[in-house]
Amino acid sequence: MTLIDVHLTPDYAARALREDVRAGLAATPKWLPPKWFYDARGSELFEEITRLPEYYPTRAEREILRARAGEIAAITNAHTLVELGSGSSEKTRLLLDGLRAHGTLTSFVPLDVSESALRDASDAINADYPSLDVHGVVGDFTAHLDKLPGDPPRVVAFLGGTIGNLIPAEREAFYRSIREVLEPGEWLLLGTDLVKDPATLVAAYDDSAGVTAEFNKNVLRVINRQLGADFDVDAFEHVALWDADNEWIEMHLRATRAMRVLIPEIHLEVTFDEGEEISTEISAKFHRAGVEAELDKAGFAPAAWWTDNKARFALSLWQA
Ligand code: AVJ
Repeated sequence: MTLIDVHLTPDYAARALREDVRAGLAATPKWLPPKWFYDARGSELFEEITRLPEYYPTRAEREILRARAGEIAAITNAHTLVELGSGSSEKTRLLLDGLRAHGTLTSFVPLDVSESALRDASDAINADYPSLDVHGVVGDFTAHLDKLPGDPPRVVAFLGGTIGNLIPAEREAFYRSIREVLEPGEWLLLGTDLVKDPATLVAAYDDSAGVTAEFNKNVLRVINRQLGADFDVDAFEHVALWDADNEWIEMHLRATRAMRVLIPEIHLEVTFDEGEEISTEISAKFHRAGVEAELDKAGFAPAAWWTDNKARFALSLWQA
């Protein structure tokens, strides 16, 4: 059975985009939040990124899930799997298979801001797991964690290393809000990319085929289409750098010439100097001790820490 709860008004995304673009492009330095990469084309480009030789996180996390899904089931006895952000369905299935084989799983609760993506994902899972209750929630995981359905104990999975897109203060608030919606004894399953040599990290965000560059520039295409802007997308170049102090990758878009951009839908005119950059994403990388300190502060107890065989990526399990 499939059911979808909608906690977002139809114009939520449109309003949020306007607000973000106005705030970010009127600021100095300019910034745009990474969530606007993911229209249909951006989501396809991200899928392509996950198959690039340089982009190891997806393969590393999949390796861990394949090896550990059974242990996750045995430790948690989960009745419900909640997945924040529609992950690649392949990784979800590894988890569902492990939990189902253990025999406790009754429902799957995917949460995503995109209602269409959520319906597609829910229908696909429902077709292959007919005995599972699929209860989708349309919502923003930074704002709508309040009413997560599902029979306890629940495992909330936040995979892919997407936690790295949040700055430390946002991470703290996010972990606390998850801790608050869980009952004591319930679980958080977290995917975190790990600090490693900068060359490997930068290559993962600046691939030789240029797919990440296209993904980065896609945010300008989204703004052109949604807000009627006239960004000359080809006049921007992709920049990926390692910030060693903050231990995060930063993606920027750099204007290759001075220009003026009109964004009619929000009555905004933005000027760029030659070489001026828009910050579009941070992707923080972690050490075990840092993750443990942040989760401890939010009120979680450590239950397991697993890495892939090259220790590039970690999957960790926490109990509320
Ligand atoms: C989907 C947020 C985990 O930060 O690695 C991939 C997005 N950005 N290449 C990441 C991304 C550039 C990705 N996350």
